[in-house]
Amino acid sequence: MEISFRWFGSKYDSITLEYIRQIPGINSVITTLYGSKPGEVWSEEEISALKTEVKKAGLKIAGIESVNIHDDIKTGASTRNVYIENYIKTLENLGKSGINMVCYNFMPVFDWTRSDLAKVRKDGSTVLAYDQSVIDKIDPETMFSSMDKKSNGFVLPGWEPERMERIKELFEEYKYVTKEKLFENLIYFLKAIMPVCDKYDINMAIHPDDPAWPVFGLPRIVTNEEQIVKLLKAVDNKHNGITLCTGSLGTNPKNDLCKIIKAAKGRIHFAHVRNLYHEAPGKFEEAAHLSSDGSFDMYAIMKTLYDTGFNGIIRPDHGRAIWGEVSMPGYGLYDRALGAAYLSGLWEAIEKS
Ligand SMILES: [Mn+2]
Repeated sequence: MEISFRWFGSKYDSITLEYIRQIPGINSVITTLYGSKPGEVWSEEEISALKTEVKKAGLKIAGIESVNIHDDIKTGASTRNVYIENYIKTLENLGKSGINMVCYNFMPVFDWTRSDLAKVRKDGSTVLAYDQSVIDKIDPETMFSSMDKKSNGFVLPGWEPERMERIKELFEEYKYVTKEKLFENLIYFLKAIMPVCDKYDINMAIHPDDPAWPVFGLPRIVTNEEQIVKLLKAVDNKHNGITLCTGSLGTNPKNDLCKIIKAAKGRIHFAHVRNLYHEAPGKFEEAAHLSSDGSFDMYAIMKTLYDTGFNGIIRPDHGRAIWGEVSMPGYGLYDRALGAAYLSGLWEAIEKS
């Protein structure tokens, strides 16, 4: 098991590699070519420059989050094979550079969705929050501007402006994509990329949908244990795995996180371990990582990962904005560093007991 830390790259992140290196227990980052567009090939030169930059700071790249999937692959458009070929080329270039964990998601139009990016908590910190009754009143086209206004000037992952300019078009493209069709398209994609994953031992780790239910009428196919097991069985190759994001799967209180960990045993390549506070059905806010601050038993989550032989990468996930820090919402240094230290502490205790 390795604890790592997400870093968006020097052009996009408010946090430097030098700061990340000072978090106890962190020797690597999870990063990406944040400026690249879905469907583009990542060249060997670009990957190698990123590797060199990270190495210079005394860190290494533990994996990529994310290599995004072009919408034509998700919708199953006639042009999808071109983008799948490009994806394979990117995986090949990553594999050649010794990078072998890739996180991705298969969510239509919107990646994660929140109704508030800076909800004030009792302690004065701010967090990302979700309230279905608020979302129900927002039309998807204005969703972007409401998110963008609260982003502190940062480009939010999955909410890139050039993508959101096409929002009407995107909804049109997904109009006839049912849940079944979306799943078929995912399987088609996975079957096509497995040979290159086998060749370079690349673990693909699909990120669950966030929140774990359909939003704006768009289908969702990675929201619970049943869907995850179905997906793992449909392409029964160890390189077809998941990112266990407790904060995403845990948006639905019916999801038993420890049971999901056991069901996906051996196929969890990456874990986002964070806490949420459930206020009411469909209404939650993010919390500090500590169990007592939210609704999850973080010890039980880490213990189950340990007991099932998890040996992938864990990173703290969204943090609260604290101590006056201004950053991309959810991605400040301070609270995520506290989260990393806490997760390392839990793991050490579990290992030694
Ligand atoms: Mn996550």
